[in-house]
Amino acid sequence: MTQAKLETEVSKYMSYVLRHAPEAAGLTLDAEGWVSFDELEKALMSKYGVSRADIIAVIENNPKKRFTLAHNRIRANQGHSVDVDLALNPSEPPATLFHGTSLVNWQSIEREGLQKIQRHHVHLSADVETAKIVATRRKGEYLILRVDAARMFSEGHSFFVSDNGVWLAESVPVQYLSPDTGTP
Ligand code: HQG
Repeated sequence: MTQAKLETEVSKYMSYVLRHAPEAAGLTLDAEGWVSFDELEKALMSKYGVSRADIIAVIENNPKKRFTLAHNRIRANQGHSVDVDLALNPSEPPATLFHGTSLVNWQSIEREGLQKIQRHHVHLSADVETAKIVATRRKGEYLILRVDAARMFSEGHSFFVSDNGVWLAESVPVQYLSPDTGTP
């Protein structure tokens, strides 16, 4: 396996473990999602034979900066389904945010707004390109939604931003959504 392929595989497994299934690697997350880096290293070493330096390369080369390593602890920056509280501070969002999804979801989104489904928050991007990347990873035709974050915020909804720049909200009621037509 090439080094790049190995890095991707390790990164995917780290996302799985740190967001959804720490017990799969014999780990326990603390209340804010952190785990000892030494323990994660042990688990990755036995599964993939990777060294500490390899794991640090995975973290540093991750295109979306999905992990934070600090004080010998590591956590995923967003995307959890397990019960953690990332203790993010509410922030004022940019005027417009974007969400990429499958076109087939639109009927249901139009009825009930964007819901967090199995994650802790709805994930939104500050730029349309990122939303497009999320959308095109899904099957079939995609849809980019524009979120009127300025109005949503002024009407009392909270926003949070993860350490890697993903905007998060509890939900997005449909009155703040419109399909993105490419024109501002
Ligand atoms: C959809 C990746 C029907 C929603 C990305 C999405 C992201 C509805 C799916 C991160 C709905 C949930 C998260 C409704 C929402 N009816 N469908 N009412 N409300 N949906 O994976 O945002 O690579 O939980 O549109 O970059 O796609 O993992 O969320 O299609 O930041 O770091 O239900 O995953 O990041 O899917 O992706 P997900 P997402 P990572």
